[in-house]
Amino acid sequence: MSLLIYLDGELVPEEEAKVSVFDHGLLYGDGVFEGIRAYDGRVFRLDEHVERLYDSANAIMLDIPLSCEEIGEAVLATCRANELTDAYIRLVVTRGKGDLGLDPRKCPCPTVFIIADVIALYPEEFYEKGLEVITCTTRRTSPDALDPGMKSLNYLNNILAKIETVRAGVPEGIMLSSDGYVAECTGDNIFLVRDDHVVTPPVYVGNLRGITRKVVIDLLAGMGIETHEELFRLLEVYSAKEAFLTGTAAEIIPVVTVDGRSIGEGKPGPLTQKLRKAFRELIKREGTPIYQ
Ligand code: PXG
Repeated sequence: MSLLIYLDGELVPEEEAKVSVFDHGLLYGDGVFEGIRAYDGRVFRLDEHVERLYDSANAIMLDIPLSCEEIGEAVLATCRANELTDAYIRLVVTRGKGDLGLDPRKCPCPTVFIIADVIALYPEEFYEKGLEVITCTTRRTSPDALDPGMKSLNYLNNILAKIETVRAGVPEGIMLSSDGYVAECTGDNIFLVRDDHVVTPPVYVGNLRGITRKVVIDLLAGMGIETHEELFRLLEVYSAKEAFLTGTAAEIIPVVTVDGRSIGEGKPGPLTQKLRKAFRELIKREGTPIYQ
């Protein structure tokens, strides 16, 4: 069935939802985006996603032609138009149509579009058995060059790493910073469990300030477990008690091997399982209603 896409203030059938070949989002990856989930008729952490979108846009000096409230309402309206209760939502703002030069001043009108579709869930097996992951040779873009904290349309760094995981036959890969610290995965943040606390790389090493990452830090705090944001290298990953990844699509997913080394007992660990349960309960309670 054809989806209805929000495009610059209108809901149009997907066949008609077209952007110009002169759009700088396409020509240069000049734009920002968010990936958002809806569960059971409610959009999870909508305000946080909208805020991050505005932060990314502000960092690239892109003026979103809508207020935060209007963008939030457009997300909900797109879900309603497609009669969705559980959805994967892609919210995109590009620099808009310009000429063939880089100059963003030639793009007077940003393009805003929202796709809300049924979510392609990760196989249940990934959660039950845990993931085998590799370390990618492609290093995460240095924050000195292009800060991965901005969720920009420039995802080639992640895609090159993703190609490595595809070639290795695994679903995710760890990306290191240029000086060898663990940064994140191609589309997920990473956490390690140690004896009495949890660690995750600080955002300044070069990763996305993940919304699921924050949810997990808060859930852990509620369980009385501290999360330390600290730099670590691969050796620390190999010797972790448990490891797991977080992201809007993946939620919380256990990692059981890294580069062929078993993590902990080589099966999903107890804290990861406990967090998954807490997360599933949280999404039942929270979220901005789509229908009211
Ligand atoms: N790092 C990167 C590079 C990401 O792209 C995350 C971490 C996790 O952030 P959130 O805010 O989602 O907890 C992301 C987000 C997909 C998909 O289809 C990937 C993301 C989001 C939505 C869908 O693979 N990655």
